[in-house]
Amino acid sequence: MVDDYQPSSEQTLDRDCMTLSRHVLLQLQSFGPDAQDLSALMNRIALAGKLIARHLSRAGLVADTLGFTGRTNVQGEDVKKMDVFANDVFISVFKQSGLVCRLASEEMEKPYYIPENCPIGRYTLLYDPIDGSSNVDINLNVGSIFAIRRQTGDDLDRSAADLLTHGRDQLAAGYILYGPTTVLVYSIGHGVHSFTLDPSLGEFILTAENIQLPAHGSNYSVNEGNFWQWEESIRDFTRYVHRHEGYSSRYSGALVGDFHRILFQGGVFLYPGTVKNPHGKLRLLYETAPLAFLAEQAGGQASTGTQRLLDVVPTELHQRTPVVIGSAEDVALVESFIQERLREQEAIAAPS
Ligand code: AHM
Ligand code: MG
Repeated sequence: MVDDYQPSSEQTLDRDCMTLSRHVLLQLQSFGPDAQDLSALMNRIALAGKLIARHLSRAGLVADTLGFTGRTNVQGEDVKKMDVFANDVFISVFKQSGLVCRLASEEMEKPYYIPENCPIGRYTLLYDPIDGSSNVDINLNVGSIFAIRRQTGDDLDRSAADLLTHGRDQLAAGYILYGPTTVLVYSIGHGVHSFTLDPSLGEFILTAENIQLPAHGSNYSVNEGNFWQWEESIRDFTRYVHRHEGYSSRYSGALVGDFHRILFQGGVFLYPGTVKNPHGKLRLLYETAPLAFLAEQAGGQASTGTQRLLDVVPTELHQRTPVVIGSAEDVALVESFIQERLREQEAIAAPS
């Protein structure tokens, strides 16, 4: 009889191999159509991540992996070959999914439509295919950022106007970090979870569940080369951390890497407005809103400095926002310097 069969210790896995698609279904506690869709969508994102990770791991060894294409994108930034490769990977992976009607990316002026998917695929994928692309040529970490939104309306004129809503409308968000290991972090509104790619299995396996962003951390992450380009309030904050013990500056040039550190260890990442770019550099729909969704889901905060980031309603697809994101106490500290300067300005402007 095998009724009371017990696996021997040699056969038992040393951890529960929880895959991403199973995790999505378990969190939603459903096998209904919406849960199946989200599970399949996350699976496709994972596939894109594996393909990009494989390409990055051979960068320099195979042709056309490093360097610039010679083109600029819609924001006037120089496009790298890796940006184009990763952008196309997401498109081809989602063409086959049947679920996604449009993809909007930092690298494309207008969304890419997959008409054959549109009758059934009422989802849009928003993504930054390679975040931190200046790191590609020097073999440092980069990432991909994504968000999934449900399409509302038919978008027959292809204006994608329904995407111009606040970040609370995101159904799911996350990122893939291509570092010493490839890590996928995501949320579907039920906490934040991290998966690590096991190359021998070709699967992302759950490695951290319900991540809680510490209320305070020692890391502050900002490009201090812009010091004289900032508002005085941001200079006030950096002077504060310089003069108080217990802060460490950490800035890698890739938002995903810097955010990942803060997610696990606490602290704050800032990309404030500068004289040249009053709204900062980072894009709301592809970068700051997805990470804001994760930060809040993990118990942290994300702000423009004066407003909750998830409340910002864009007026255009490629809109930028200033961002202050991370531990609740550290975000509040930055905001307090901003408020203090605003009060001063109001007092000066008020008639005496
Ligand atoms: P990218 O998506 O074009 O690479 O730009 C976003 C990146 C972020 O990853 C990073 O935090 C920031 O730009 C770095 O910009 P800077 O060099 O101005 O500090
Ligand atoms: Mg990019």
